[in-house]
Amino acid sequence: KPIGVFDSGVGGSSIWKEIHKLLPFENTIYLADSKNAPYGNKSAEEIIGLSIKNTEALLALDCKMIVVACNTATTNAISVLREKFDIPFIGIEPAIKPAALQTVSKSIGILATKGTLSSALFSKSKEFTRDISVIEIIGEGLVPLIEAGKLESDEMILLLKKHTEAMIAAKVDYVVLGCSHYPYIIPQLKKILPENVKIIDSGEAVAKQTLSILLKNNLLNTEEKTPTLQFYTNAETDTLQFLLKEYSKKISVEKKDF
Ligand code: DGN
Repeated sequence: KPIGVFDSGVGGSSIWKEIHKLLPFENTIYLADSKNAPYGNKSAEEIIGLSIKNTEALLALDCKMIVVACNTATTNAISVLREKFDIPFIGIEPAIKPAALQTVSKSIGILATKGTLSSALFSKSKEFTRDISVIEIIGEGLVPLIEAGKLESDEMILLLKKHTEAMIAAKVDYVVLGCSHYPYIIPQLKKILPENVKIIDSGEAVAKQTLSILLKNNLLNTEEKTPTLQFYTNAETDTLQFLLKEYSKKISVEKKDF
């Protein structure tokens, strides 16, 4: 049975890459709900409704567990999903704790959607940051540009300069990427941020957590065979194909209504 992965669009494919790297023999199905992206400015009720819809679509495809590869959906909906469905769920949350533990300047930045920054789960994760200043920035406008594949556009660079201004002024030495779309713009961010600033995201941690939950539930695929790697989007396939170009020979990307 496959591992299901969903995101409010193409960004969670950055998380899928980490999962596939760690678990190369697992079958996977990725759902990109690009039609409803971005989730970032939607209400918690809407985000919960869409997350249930995505989960039902993955269950109909016989998934054994689900990775919610979206910080906005995790922080707003994962407890409801765990209550409602009887399979393991893995979520993704901004890596605030490692940044808080490692910062020397005692100042860290976080770039995420409004939905993530205003969630109760995110407020709770700030308990690690009591003596640290946290510059919270809503990455307004970034997800639509990434969905459109405009990673290196002038528009992207201008937006990133605007979003990082307050962080640079506050002398942050860590920037936490709290949205699964943002790993795709790390090269652009590196050009704008001072050289000492480290950028962290949660992809690898999610992959490790996926392995540990598979083991715990006796769900790990132990057969070393070529896996089936399916990607479905309910919008155009171009951006997903572009972001996954290094895997083009191994994967299938198709349009599907869900
Ligand atoms: N990729 C989603 C996340 O990690 O929060 C956000 C995308 C969105 O819908 N704004």
